[in-house]
Amino acid sequence: MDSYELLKKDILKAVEQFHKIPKDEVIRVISHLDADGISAASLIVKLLNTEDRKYSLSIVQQIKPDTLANLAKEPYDFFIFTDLGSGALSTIEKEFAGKKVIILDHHDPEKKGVESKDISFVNPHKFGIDGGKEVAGAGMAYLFASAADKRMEEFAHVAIIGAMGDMQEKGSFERINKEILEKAIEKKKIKVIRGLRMFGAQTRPLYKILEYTTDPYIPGVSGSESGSIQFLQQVGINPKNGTGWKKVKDLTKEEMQKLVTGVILTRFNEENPEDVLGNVYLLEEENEGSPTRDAKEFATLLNACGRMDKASLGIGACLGDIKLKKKAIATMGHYRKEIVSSLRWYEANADSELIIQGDSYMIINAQDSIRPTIIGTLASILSKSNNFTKQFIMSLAQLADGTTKVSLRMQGIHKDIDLKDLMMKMTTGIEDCEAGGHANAAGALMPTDVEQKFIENAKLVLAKASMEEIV
Ligand SMILES: [Mn+2]
Repeated sequence: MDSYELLKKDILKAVEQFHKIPKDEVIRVISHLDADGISAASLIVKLLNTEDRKYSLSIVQQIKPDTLANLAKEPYDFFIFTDLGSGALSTIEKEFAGKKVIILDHHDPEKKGVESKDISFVNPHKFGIDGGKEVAGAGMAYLFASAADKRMEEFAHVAIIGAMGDMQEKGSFERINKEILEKAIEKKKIKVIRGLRMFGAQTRPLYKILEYTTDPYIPGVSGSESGSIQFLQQVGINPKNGTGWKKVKDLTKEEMQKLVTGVILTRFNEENPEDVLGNVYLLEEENEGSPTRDAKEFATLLNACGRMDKASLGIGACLGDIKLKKKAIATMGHYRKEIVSSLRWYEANADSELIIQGDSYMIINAQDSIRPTIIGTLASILSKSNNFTKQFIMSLAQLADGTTKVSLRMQGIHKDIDLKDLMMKMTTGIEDCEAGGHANAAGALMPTDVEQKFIENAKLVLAKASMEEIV
């Protein structure tokens, strides 16, 4: 049997376990906070609604051993985890002994399998299928849900939104994602068109799309508002539409042709000048000009809902609830405002002791001024700005429960530096602290009262790491 058949068999086994759950039992569902996790949760929620099941849902940013221990203490006997769980298999085995658990995930697992018959652990990596490329958490939830109930095939497009959120579309989709896409096309939920490979085509003014695009990069236009407006005028497109700004959907066929030719000509010295067109995935039932029309923008909307603690609005949007969709779109606006105000906070505090500038690093200690789900975005925006030259960027933000969340990122590629190792060094001797991650991204969680001690450690470790690299 090939790996895909083995995965299918594994999914059917999980479905069998699911169907054994007595109808009056409440099923506890836990999913991940990002766009993929919210899409996955939507599919499970739809399945449970369709099958007239009772459930209780939580969306979490990560699962710490603590979280799992507390979940296991809740009065439920049946659990479904989506888009997470693979990294905590041993803890789940230990904490959930005697309970029935289904894990539908695509992350690199801690180990290949579980001993217990009570746990259905479904993950493509078990069979050598790359869960980073071929299928996302929402895809795994979809395969499970559609195997459990064929009516769920009407929601194949939700799995594609999830895969978009996890950046699995690289010009096209691979294998499992591709099969799911074909189903969504067959069900007339998605149509794939050739279009400008630029973000925001449905919602942003054309000149803004050109200004913000970095991939594809347009010399003299990317990053420049005036350059972008000038470019449009040069190729013979009026950037304005009466009193407002023209959007991609307002372009005539002729203007679109002018735009594409103009972009290619301006990119003449780039590696692949013609690389400006790509697949665009449009949700057929969504209105033109809505952020839910383009699957990539839809994923961004879900991400914003998750980070603003409004995942349920994202789920409503995925399932086509018009009222919730409206609220989700409004939440997107609030999210943008919050990012802008976090940038303002940064500027206002740039010279305070909350922003620590070392030779090779910057530490942002936002305390409780910035949401822990937003601080990562702030750090990433700052590190992408032109005048940022530091090698490391670390951010801290306080959670409501008296803990501080730390995240560490690196600029550029440094093969000899492992951020997880650095994080382990920084947290040595810090009590009640959990640290983890991988070579390119690491994080930690600690009681807020040891924050200062940690920062002192971190300064030494980061300074030393960049010194060693120079040597
Ligand atoms: Mn995922």
